Amino acid sequence: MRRREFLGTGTAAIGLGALAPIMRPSHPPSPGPRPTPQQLAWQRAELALFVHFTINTFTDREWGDGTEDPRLFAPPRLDAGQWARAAKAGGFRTMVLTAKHHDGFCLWPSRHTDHSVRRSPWRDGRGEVVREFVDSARTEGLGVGLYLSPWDRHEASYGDSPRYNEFYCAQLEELLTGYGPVVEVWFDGANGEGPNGKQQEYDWPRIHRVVRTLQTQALIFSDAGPDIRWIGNEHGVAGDPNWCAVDPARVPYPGLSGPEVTGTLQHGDPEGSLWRPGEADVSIRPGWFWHPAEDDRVRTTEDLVDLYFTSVGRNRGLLLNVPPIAEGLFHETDVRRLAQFGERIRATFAHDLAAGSRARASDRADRRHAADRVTDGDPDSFWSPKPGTTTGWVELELARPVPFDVACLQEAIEHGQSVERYRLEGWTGGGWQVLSRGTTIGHKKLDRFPAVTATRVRLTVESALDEPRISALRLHKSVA
Ligand code: FUL
Repeated sequence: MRRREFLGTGTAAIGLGALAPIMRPSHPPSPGPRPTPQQLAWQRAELALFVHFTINTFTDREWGDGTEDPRLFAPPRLDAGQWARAAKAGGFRTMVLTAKHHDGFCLWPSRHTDHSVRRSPWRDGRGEVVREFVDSARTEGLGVGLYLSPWDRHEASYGDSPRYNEFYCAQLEELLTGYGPVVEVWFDGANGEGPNGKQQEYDWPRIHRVVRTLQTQALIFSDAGPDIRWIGNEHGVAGDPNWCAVDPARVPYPGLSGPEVTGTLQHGDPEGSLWRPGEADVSIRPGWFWHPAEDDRVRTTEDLVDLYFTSVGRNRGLLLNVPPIAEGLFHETDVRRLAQFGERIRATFAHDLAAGSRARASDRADRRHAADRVTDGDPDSFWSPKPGTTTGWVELELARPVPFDVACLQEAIEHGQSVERYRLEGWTGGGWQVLSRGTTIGHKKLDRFPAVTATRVRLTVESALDEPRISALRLHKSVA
């Protein structure tokens, strides 16, 4: 075993030595970081929908400056149910709303500012977008996420650090106590100048404490985590390799930039001490907010499918933004694209062409970690070689050789992430043909290659941090 030293699992490892027997299970847990149950559930959910909506929707801007008249906010047909149904049709599991963007306008009637829906004509000033959003998401069985921009260009106390931190935490508290359980709290790294020219210093430890205290199950997203990290770009493309672990010293606070920061966000760190999986945020249109001029620049279904492969297929969550139009609805083009995307992903992954295969492996830790665990459809079971073995292979003899062009590989990440290099081969017409080579796998790695019909498929782990734990090797045929 390299890099991480396995200290042993028995009581001897904590110094009780000869007095107590060493209860060494046949498969020791990984000594590296592992996800919390909430992180694991979030990683398995894979797809979240971002909803950028505020006064900018009515001013055709990306960043409002905070001087906008609240009366501009007047969506005549706002229907958050339509957003949630479109998200569900696309296969999304969570929706994240910009409760407040950089302009400071609040989509709920905050008691701490008058710059909110309360001063708008929408629903006669009695509406709450946040309320309608969370209710609609829950009706469709979707998780709720909220974005509260730390940068606030309207609030006078911005830049007067202690006062603004007070104000910001009070707003956060309103959101986290008023609208039921929240899955993800999204903190943007933008940090502009205050009205007095002073830079705001955020009290991140205090801000995180508010979330931890009020929403014990919520995950905190920011460049610097602590639970989910930013991917380092807004194109939806994750790094390769991509480790879930990071060294927190490399991205100590949100908003820090530089090539080393971007590299860490993109790739993580095999030696990192903290589990901090990445999220790829990207918009379905060029802008985050709706601009009528971009109505014919909505990403194609093909493009959305590619995004899925470069994010979810590289061990990342995908957070796809769909901005409502001034009517208060998703544009019909965006709705159609989401539905087509959902259909394409469902159709491609509906059938595992490796199901029913006979499996064998180079080695196994014990019967519970035998080769057939990669085809049993159980995300918690996995094939693993003997403890301390960092290479090995698992091979499937296909029950019915049919063409396939996608491989889905998964590690049992609840025990940590291990694989750092692998190759996938197919036995075609009397020889092994390399189908793909890769680095990390993590929760999910999707490889695409020209369609091939093979009678056997073999995954060889060429290098790993500790013993690989492969929970799935599935084969699919893309549906166009
Ligand atoms: C950025 C913001 O400045 C954009 O407006 C958008 O909200 C994006 C998701 O994050 O930092």
